Amino acid sequence: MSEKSYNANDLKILEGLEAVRVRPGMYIGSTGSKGLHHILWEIVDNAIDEAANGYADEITVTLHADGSASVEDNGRGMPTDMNTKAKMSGVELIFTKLHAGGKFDSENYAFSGGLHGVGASVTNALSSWLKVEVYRKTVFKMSFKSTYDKAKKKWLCGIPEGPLVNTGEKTSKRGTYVRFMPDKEVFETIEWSYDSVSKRLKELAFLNKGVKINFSDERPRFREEEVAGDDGEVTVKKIPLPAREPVTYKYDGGLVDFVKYLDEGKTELYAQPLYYSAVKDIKVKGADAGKIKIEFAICHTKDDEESLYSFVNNISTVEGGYHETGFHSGLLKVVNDYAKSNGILKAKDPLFIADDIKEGLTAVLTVKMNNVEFEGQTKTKLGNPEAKAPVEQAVVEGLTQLMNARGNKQIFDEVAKKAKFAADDRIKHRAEREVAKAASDSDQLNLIGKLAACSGRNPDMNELFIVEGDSAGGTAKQARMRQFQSILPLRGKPLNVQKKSALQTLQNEELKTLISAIGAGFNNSFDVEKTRYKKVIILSDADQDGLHIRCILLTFFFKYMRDLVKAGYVYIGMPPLYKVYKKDMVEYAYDDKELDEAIKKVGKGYQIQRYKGLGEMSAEQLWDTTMNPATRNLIQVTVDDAQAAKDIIEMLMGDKVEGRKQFLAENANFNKVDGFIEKVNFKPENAEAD
Ligand code: 0R9
Repeated sequence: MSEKSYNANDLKILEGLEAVRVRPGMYIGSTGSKGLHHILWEIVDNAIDEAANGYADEITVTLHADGSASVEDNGRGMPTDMNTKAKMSGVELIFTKLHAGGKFDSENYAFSGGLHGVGASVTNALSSWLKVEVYRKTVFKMSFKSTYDKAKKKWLCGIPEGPLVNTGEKTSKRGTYVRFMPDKEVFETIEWSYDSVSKRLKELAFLNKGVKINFSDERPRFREEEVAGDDGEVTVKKIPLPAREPVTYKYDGGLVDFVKYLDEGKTELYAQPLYYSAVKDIKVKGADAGKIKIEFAICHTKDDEESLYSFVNNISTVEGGYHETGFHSGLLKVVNDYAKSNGILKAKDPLFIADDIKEGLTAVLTVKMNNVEFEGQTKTKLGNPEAKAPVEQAVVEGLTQLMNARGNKQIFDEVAKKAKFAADDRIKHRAEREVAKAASDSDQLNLIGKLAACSGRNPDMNELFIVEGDSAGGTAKQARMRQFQSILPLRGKPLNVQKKSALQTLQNEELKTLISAIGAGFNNSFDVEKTRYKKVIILSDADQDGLHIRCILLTFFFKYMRDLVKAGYVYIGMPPLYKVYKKDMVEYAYDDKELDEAIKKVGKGYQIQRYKGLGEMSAEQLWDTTMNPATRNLIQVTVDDAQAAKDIIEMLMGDKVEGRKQFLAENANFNKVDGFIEKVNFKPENAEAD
């Protein structure tokens, strides 16, 4: 159905769930893969709420062979009796009434999870069918269906197929079971991602200590293989793969286990992470504004980077926010106080700054509060300023208490000494860094002969193509629109900066040129506002070397220009893999599926050229397929999940050859970026065809 047949006024009068069908994006963010998973999280969140409030301790999530998903909890079971106000059972209420803006049940639950808190009715509205069973001595059942009424020209969605029925069947179970089929009319894809679901369930198990979460994927699995027939025709054969084993996540240590998990492979400064939890009052303009539950676990490692994972109502706040600010200032206060009173900081020494205490810190911070505002590019930043003070207070109080506990003095000694080391290093290197910054600012000379700069001066319009190899660089220079497209050819592989210091990085010619070209500084001095390009496009060959170069550059951006990635200015260009042609007909294919389609389009007598590299294309072909904003495909890179991105990059770049080999073998088609992008959580949904 067309969205445009409704305007804002019509929307107001749309009854209940129909509004969800008309504007799904308003309720679940998007109708891509992320939105699809959102409707599963709505149900999972309800089960988690029941567990977090102490009524359930086991949740089972199943992805069924027919494409539906189910969630079961062993809680009290949704209320089956009549809600006198709503004149319907609790079950019907929960699945047919919208609870926009907040959870319906603040009476029952102190804090509840979930992103938009729109509830299970949204899942129902966007499913072709949904069934619910409640186990309370006997089995209660109810089911819903969505259909399009051609006569009335509107969706009838989430309609009960009958009232809630007590089947009379006896059961020793207790709890709620919900199974639903996402509607393929609504979603661009209804394919669940095993990796996304398992990762989130594991995270929820860490965040909800002691809750057992079972996960099964019953969908049949296949591997695709190309087989050439006697006639030379290539067909794709589906070869069955063994089913995935069910998994169970349960962490009795909660956040402490989470920190230990994050620190796997690192050297911790002390054996057991520090843990604290507290409930504090929230004040807005001096007046009471409810409670906030704060929990954190921290451990220091010998690493030099910080890994802080923060959550608000179980939602990961990748972009940080006021709770993180409060956390850092609390920690800074405690470490400064300790260092001063124990002689680690002398009277003449300046106090530590936040960066000094972040080095090597692994921490998980979760807060639960009401009236949450999410801000930022990906709505993953806590925008409630009132969260800062109570978090800071809890951190100071908790760490001071832990510091005075027997046997913990040693820990704070190590932490303060590490901060001192970082501070000394910072002060020593400040001069060097300033020199380096000045060099990178003024080093425009560096660019002459390397960068083919565009003539325009508008960063909003300008694009920088980082092209693999001099020869492809030359072609790109011929192909480009010089008004807004700059070309920077890379000679050979750039330096892998994963294990290199900022200074070593600056000594690398290739990267120095890149830093100068972008013109916004580097590392701590990087200022995204100064970027000369709001599209920095990595253009490498669709082969192993190209993937490697792409990874190296992403690591560089991730480590030293993270704000550029966060702002959504980094892209991956997509050269085609094949050209299918016949006389004056040409079709380009970007993956094997498209190849089949292209062959069909061109028809009998077609010829195929497989592009091994960008260098094999003419300027015109490169423009048409890869550079022309009207026809090209770009993938926008976002740092959605720093851990996943770093894992892949570490695995690809690190010392362990085995993992790398396996990844490369599994992703042999190097243009199949979805696999790569999804694994590192650079969301494929952001792929834009602009
Ligand atoms: C399988 C996913 N689980 C759920 O969706 C789920 C919701 C739910 C629930 C209650 C118990 N378990 C649940 N599982 C519940 C029960 C009672 C009071 N509040 C909550 C009770 O027995 O008194 N509900 C969440 C909301 C509601 N029930 C309702 F009250 F709005 F209906």
